[in-house]
Amino acid sequence: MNQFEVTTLNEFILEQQAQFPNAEGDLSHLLHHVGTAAKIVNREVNKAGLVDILGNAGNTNVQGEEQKKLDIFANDHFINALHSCGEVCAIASEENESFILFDDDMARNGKYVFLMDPLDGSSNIDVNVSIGTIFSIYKRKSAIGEQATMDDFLQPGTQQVAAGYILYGSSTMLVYTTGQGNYGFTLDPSIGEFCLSHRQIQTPENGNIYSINEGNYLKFPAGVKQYIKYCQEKDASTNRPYSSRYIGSLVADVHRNLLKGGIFIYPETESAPKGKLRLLYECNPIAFIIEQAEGQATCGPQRIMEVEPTSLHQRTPFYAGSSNMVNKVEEFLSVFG
Ligand code: AHM
Ligand code: MG
Repeated sequence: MNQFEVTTLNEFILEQQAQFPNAEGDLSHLLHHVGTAAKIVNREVNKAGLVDILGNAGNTNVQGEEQKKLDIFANDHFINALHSCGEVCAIASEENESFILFDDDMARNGKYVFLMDPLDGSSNIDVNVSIGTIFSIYKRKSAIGEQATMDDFLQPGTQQVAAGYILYGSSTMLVYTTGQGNYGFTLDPSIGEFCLSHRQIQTPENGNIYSINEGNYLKFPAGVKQYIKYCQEKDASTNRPYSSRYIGSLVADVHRNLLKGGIFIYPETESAPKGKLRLLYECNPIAFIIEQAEGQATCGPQRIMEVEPTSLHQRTPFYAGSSNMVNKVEEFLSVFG
């Protein structure tokens, strides 16, 4: 590739599709629409301060959290883009209590269900800090042509056919996987295209960043408290003490750790005994990306992608990142609980 050659997301998707002669192109078409919705959301995120789109919309979502205007904007635009692409028969979103059924003829024939957190890290919107979109795609279990059912969504993460995130940061990036490694695309605003910038992202086996909301320290399980102490101790052979970095946007914290090496932890706490993050549209897609990068993602005792989901908005503890760091925290959890 010469220095002037640029591969756009859409070109890349088509190149990948060409490697599978029997592929029908429907997943490619769907990913293309994800890219388009991401560009629209990015445009609004970037001009948020200018057009009075910041602030609360005055509603609460199904989790009882205040919705921000941009959350609603992102939700609506992803839903519209995915509906119009015709490959998705139903969508589940953090912002909607039940899944959204697309019931026209075209969508009923869609092979996929799509799960998303349209704008994650929403407490960071008003203060100009990185936020993200997370998505997960499954083949439906119900028959094509029938109405989608809850069972289409309640599949373990191992069944994901694609997953990814968009990070609206100092630049905007889309990272996705279809199980053949992770690819990252950076949005070039001058041409309005996501351009391939990161091929086969691998995360270091060892890292020296730990990311956890230490304000909750007193409520953490004993094993997590002990692991934090371990991270802070001095030991030249393991490059400790580690650095503490916590943005409070899952996508931004995970993306940094993915590239640099580190661990992200959101454990169960006394006040949130099942953890805070959602299994289906936050943890599973992030876990797919992390595993494709040779990292690990667990809920403590179990690989997160093997957890059998029981409800759409299910929460889970989450430990994800560099393999050796996840192994280490698990050692502490097994000894101290
Ligand atoms: P949200 O979906 O309401 O934005 O919440 C999810 C976010 C994650 O992005 C982040 O990792 C976590 O909540 C931060 O929570 P806390 O403020 O409790 O540390
Ligand atoms: Mg979220």
